[in-house]
Amino acid sequence: MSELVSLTKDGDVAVITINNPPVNALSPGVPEGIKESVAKAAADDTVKAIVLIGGGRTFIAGADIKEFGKMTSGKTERGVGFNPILAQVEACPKPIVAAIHGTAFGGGLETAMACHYRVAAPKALVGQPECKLGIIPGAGGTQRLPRLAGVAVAAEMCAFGDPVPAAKALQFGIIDKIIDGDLLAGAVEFAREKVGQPPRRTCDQTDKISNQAENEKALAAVRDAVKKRSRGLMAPGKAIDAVEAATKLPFEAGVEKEQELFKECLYSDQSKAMIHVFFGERAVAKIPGIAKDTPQLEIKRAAVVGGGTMGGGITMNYANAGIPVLFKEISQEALDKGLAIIKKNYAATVAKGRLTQEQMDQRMALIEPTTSYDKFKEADIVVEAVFEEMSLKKKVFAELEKVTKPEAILASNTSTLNVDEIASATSRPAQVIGHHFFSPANVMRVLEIVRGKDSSDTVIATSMAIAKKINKVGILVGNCRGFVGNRMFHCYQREAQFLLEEGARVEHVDKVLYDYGMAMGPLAVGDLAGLDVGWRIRKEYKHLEPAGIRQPLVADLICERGRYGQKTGAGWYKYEAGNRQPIPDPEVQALIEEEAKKAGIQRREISDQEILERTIYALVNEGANILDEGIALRAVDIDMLYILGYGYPAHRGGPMKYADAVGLKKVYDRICEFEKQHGSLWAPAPLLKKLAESGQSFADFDKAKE
Ligand code: 3H9
Repeated sequence: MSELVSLTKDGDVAVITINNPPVNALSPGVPEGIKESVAKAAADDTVKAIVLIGGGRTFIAGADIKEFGKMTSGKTERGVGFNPILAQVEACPKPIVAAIHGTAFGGGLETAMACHYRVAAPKALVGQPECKLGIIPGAGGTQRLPRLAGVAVAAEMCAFGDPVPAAKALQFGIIDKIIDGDLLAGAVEFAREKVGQPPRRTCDQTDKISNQAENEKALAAVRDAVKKRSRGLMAPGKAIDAVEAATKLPFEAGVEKEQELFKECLYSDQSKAMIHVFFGERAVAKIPGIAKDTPQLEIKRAAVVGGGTMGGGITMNYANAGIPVLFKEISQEALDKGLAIIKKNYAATVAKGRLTQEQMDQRMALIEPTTSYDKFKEADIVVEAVFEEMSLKKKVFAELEKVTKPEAILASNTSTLNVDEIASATSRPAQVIGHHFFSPANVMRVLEIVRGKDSSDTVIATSMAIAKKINKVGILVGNCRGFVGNRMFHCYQREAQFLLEEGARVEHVDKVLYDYGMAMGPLAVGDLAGLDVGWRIRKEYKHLEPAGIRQPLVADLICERGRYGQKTGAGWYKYEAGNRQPIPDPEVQALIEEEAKKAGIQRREISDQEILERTIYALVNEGANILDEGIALRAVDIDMLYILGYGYPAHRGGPMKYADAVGLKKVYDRICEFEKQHGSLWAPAPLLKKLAESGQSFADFDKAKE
C-alpha cells in the first residue's frame, strides 16, 4: 500500500485517507493508492461502505500541476491513467462517500464525483479551476459535473473555474449533504445509511442532461460570456465543447472526447504560460538570502500621508485587512475630498453587492482622518503617497523621522524616484523601503517592493508579509530609476511612440497589442493613467538624459496642449464627455506627421508583426538588463509584475516567458536587426546574448538561481 494513501476501518466502514501534504494533490502514487484501497475494501467482507477523505488541511486539491510540465516535455505519460482508476472507483459495488473539507478542485472534484455520494464541511469549496491553468478537466469532470449539476452550472464552472462554496454545491446537486461538526464521523454515519442500497453512479445519470433544447440554450449563453470574459483564451471554449459532448455522447465516448480536448490544451503554449503563472505567483514570495524565520514587525496600526487617489486607495487596503489606519492630508479641504472618494469607492462596491453596508461602515471606522502628525507615534508603518517630486518626498521623510517611533517602517509609494535618496532624508535608512502600489491601489493585486541599499531584512520580510495581508502579491526589486515595472514600461511606450513617428497610427499600435492580449494598448493606457504624470517625471529627470539619444517627439507637445488623457477629455485620443471610449483624433495624427517631417523621419507602412516585436522585445531586452543587474531576482518576478500590474495577458506568461516561447535566439537576432536600423537604444542585453547563444532560456536562468 502506498504511504500516500492509508486504509483504516471504523467498524463496518472503510476509511481511505489521502496523505500527500500540503494539498493532497494526485501526485504519482495517490491515484494508484486510492485504486488499491478501494479494491481491498471491496474485497473485505466485513466492510459495508467506504469513506474517502483528505488528511490535513484539505481534500484533494487537484492533479499535481508539476507533473504537467513533465508530460509536455515528454518525460512522463501521466494523466492517461486517471480515467480507468476513477472508473474502477465508480464501479465499486459498495457505496463510496467522498468527505470534502478545504478544497476539492480539479482532479479532486473529479475523484469525488466518481464516488457515489459527497458530503462536505460547511466551509468547503469545490471547483474545476483547470481553465485557469490553460487546460480543461481531464478526468471526467466535464462529463460527470453536468450529470450532477446540469449543463448550465457545469459549463460555467468548467469555463471560468471559479470555486463554489458548499452551500451552493448542495443546491446544485454536486454534494448531497453538509456536515456540521466532525466531518469524518458524519461521513461514516452517512455511508452507513447507504449500506444495502445500490451504488448511485454519476456516469449512469442522465436526467439533468437530457433536455437538448435547454442544453443548447445554456451552452450558447456560457459561450457568449466566455467571449466577453476570456478574450484570447483557448481552454474555456474547449471546456464548453467537452461539456457539450456530455449532452450528445454516451459517457465513455464523452470521456474520450474530453481527453482529446484536454491534451490539445495541455500541449499548447497557453497552458505552459498559465502554469508558469501559477507557480510564479508562489515563487515570488521566496526571497533568496532572507530566511523564512526573519523577525518581522507586527503591524497593528498604519498611517498614510497624502490623501490623493493613491493615498486613498492604499488607505482602503489597510482598512480592508482590518488594520486601523491614519489618513493624513495637509488641509481639511483636501482631507474631506480624499475621504469622500474613499466613501464613494466603498459605496460603489456595496451597490454592486460585493460588500455589505455593515462591512463598509466597519472599514470606514478603521480609517482615522487627520491633518496632523499627532498620532503617528502609534503607527508601525507609514506609507507616503504625496506628489511624485523628490524635494517634497524628502521633506515628508524628514518630518516622519521626528514623529514616528524608531522601529516604524517608512515606506514611499514612489513609482520611479530613487529610494536611497529619499532614505537619505532620515537618519534611519534601514527602516526605509519603497511600496509601489499600482493604480487603482485598492484594486490592483501587485505591490512592487523596492529595497534600498540599507533596507533591513526585517523591513523587507515585513513588507512581503504586509503585501500578503492586504491581499497583494509582493514582488521584491532593487532600486533604480523606474524600478522594474516602469523602467521596462518606459522602453515599451518609447517604441510605441517611435512607431507612430515612423508611420503607424495610434489606433493601429493599440489594436495590435490589444489583440495580442494586453488589457489596453500602450497609448490608451497613457490616456487612462494621465499623460501629465510622465511629463512631470521627464522634466524632473531631463538633466540625466544623455545627449544624442532619440527621444519621442510628441508626448510633451500633447501635454503642452493641455491634453492629459481621459481626465481632460483628450490625450492620444479624444473622448466624449462621460465616455471612456477612445476616438482617434486627426489633430494628434497631424501633429505626429508634422513633427516626424521636421525631424526628417521617413514615414512608411508598418506591419502588425513589427509593432508587436518592437514593443514586446523592448520589454524583453530591458528585462534582461534588469536581470543582469540583479534589480529583479528572477525572470518570473518580471513576468508576475507585468501580468498583475500592467495588464499583460496571463496566457502569454509574461514578457520573459513569451520570449522563451518564441525562442531567445530568434528574439536576439531580431533585436540585433533593430539595433542596426535604430541604433544604440536597441543594443542587445548581454544576458540575452549569452542565453541565446548558448541555447538557454530565461527559465534556465531562473533554475540556476534556485
Ligand atoms: C487538474 O486537477 C487536472 C485534472 O482535471 C486532471 C487531469 C488529468 N499541484 O497555493 P498555496 C502547491 S489541474 C502541485 O500556497 P493555499 C503550491 O505550489 C489542478 N502543487 O496554498 C504551494 O507550493 P510551495 C486543479 C500544488 O492554501 C503549496 O502547494 N487544481 C498544487 O493558499 C501550497 O499552495 C488547481 O488548480 C497542485 N495542484 O491554497 C488547484 N496546489 O509551498 C491549485 C498547490 O512550494 N491550487 N500546490 O509554494 C490552489 O488553488 C491552491 O493551492 C489551494 C491552496 C486553494 C489548493
